[in-house]
Amino acid sequence: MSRLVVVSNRVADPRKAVAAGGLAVALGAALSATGGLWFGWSGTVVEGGAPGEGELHVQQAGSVTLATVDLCAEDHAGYYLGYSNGVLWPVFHYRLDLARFDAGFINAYRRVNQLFARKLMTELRPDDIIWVHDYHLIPLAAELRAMGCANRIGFFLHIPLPPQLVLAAIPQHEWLMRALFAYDLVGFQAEADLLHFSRYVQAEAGAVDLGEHRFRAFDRTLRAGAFPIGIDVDEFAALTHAKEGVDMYERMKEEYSRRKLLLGVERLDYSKGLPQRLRAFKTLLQKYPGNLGSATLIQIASPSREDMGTYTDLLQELESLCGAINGDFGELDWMPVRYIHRNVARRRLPGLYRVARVALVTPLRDGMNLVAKEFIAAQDPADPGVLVLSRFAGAAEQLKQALLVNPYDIDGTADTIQQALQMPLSERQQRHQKLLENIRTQDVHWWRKLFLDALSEGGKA
Ligand code: GDG
Repeated sequence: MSRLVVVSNRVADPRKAVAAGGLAVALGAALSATGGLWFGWSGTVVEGGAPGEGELHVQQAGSVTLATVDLCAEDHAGYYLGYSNGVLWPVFHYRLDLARFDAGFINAYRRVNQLFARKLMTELRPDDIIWVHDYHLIPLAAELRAMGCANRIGFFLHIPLPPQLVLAAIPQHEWLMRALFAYDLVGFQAEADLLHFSRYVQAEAGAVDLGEHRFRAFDRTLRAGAFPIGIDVDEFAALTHAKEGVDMYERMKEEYSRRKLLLGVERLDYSKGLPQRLRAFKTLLQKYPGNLGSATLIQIASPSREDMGTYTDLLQELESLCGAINGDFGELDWMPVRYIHRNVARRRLPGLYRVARVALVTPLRDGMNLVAKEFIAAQDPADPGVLVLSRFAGAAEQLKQALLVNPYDIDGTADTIQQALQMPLSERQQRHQKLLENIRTQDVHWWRKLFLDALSEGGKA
């Protein structure tokens, strides 16, 4: 049986995966099953180190080998903060206005991918199957191929792929998309992303569509597909019923017994639509005054990429919006918004989800959005909360029984939140049952198997 090699920017010890989250659990489980290798950045930035160089650390974590490489400060700035999060993240989320097309970034991005390829080559065996994750590592397979790697290599993009003319704004778009053809299988979250890929490669790269999502260009054939990522529903249900989950639920239930609780949970990021959500909540209070003194929004925005300027601007905007809503509508015994700019322990999240009447998952663009699925998994089927979901989250292709909104339409979103708050029990139960069925059938183990089966059986070009 082939060994699985997972490559991602960050690497997590599978034995501590519960703290790290569902994806780490799933990848850790896949690796542990056959024994495997997890390769990526160590998280260490070496001040004054030489560009393109970094020490490799190899350690054993149960049956999984963790191989990680340090980065020098210059490479970290150009590859991670610069090209990955200053160019690819905003453009792939359709935010050309926030992209910083600095000519120096691409060199560092290419250099780090070459460094990773060089270090990974020393660890590879001929029959390893390599699964590369996300936008930080698009050219990794091309670099590996240039060094003689003939293994099967698959790539999964966790974020959306934008339409052709948005993608084409990246000065190196042709190079990036050509690099994808070094993979045998390229996976996207949603059918919309797959469609964008198919249109792009045919229009810009002259690719030939061979049918069944196989494309030929640059003398190589790749297979593309939509593989919507899921969560580990059983793991999340277990967390919900574990002591900390139950304690959290009971404490919050008592605290909010007289209120209607709305909940938002995300990393603080401009793709998540937080200012628009707060405006919709304000409109809800203005338009439907029955909610005054009652509807309370808990918004958790956990710190993320704080060393980038665009995030500081967003932080200030959110603080000012929350302050204005509380100042305009708050009473001595009721504050409409509780805004928490801190990381909440993962074990406490399920209790919080379970007590909420409504979850607001309203990104402006999102690859999938796992919070939507976690909320469904944590509900009490006898008295479930309602999911208000952006139609621009990848999850909207699957979660059709959620209340779908256009987050740019502030008034429309406020109306839908009101509908969610008023929804009768029988309708809530029916919707939740269908949603739960969906996330159970298409969970993270299903996703992993779907991708790896496609890579090992049909993925070879
Ligand atoms: C990328 C794509 C895609 C959030 N706040 C806290 C916390 N979280 C956890 C949630 C959830 C995870 O972080 C966020 O996952 P999302 O899927 O919502 O979003 P991204 O981080 O942007 O992830 C996305 C995903 O990759 C997987 O492919 O779905 O579209 O952008 O698990 O629970 N966890 C803890 N404290 C917090 O305060 N412990």
